[in-house]
Amino acid sequence: MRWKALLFDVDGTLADTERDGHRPAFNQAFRERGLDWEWDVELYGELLQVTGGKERMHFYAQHYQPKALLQPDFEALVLQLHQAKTRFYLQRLQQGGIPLRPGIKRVLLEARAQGVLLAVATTTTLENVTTLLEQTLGPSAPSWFQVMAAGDIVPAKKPAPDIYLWALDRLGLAARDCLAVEDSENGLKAALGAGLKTLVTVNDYTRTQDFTGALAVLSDLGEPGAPCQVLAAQSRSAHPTRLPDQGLVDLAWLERL
Ligand code: XBP
Ligand code: MG
Repeated sequence: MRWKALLFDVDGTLADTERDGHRPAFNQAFRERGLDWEWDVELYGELLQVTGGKERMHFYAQHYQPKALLQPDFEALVLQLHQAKTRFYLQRLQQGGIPLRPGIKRVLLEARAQGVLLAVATTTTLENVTTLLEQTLGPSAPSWFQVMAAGDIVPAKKPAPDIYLWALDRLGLAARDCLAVEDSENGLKAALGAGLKTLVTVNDYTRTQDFTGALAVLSDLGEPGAPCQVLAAQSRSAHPTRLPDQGLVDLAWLERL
């Protein structure tokens, strides 16, 4: 299958942003506001079942800070905390502390060279995406992507398919011609719900999740000297467990999926 476009999730897929990026930025925002809320690495793993930073804070308050919900201006508090969290997160990105995951740059460059369109479909705030791309790939990198589907442009976040449907509409392409790359069960559900074939690359927060329906589940896309591993592959695939040559995912391997 020759893909006309690759649609990338951001958090956990383009870069490992959650544990050492979004999580400490939330904690900085809580501290700045004088709240004694602290999201440690383990708790954050539980909170990640809810996508979207504002939605995640609502979920946390419901389960861990029920009194906070009673204050009349709770909605405004969440919005202010989210603005502060975004400011802290952008600072972290600008300090250059969050690299792209293995193989991402290589595959993006190859797709561009071959005329395969690129899109982003993410729950996170648009500015977080453009800053990550600028920091890791250079100032023109956001323009490599024909479509940037991000944040609140659709009201229903992943696992709802809406963000992928929005991106496909903007691309003007049918789902069958495109491949999604995701890292989480929520993201996979969103992509499958939009009718997209999906490749999953896992990280420490997602590797034990249920990836039923994915074309394949890989450790990452692989770099020279650091080959990727195939963790699972759909049995009806033509080459169900065949590793990419030298453990490097490239367009030719993606087309065989
Ligand atoms: C990403 C998210 C986001 C980020 C925070 O999910 O869930 O909420 O953690 O971003 P996915 P914001 O990778 O499935 O898109 O705080 O900007 O919402
Ligand atoms: Mg993700």
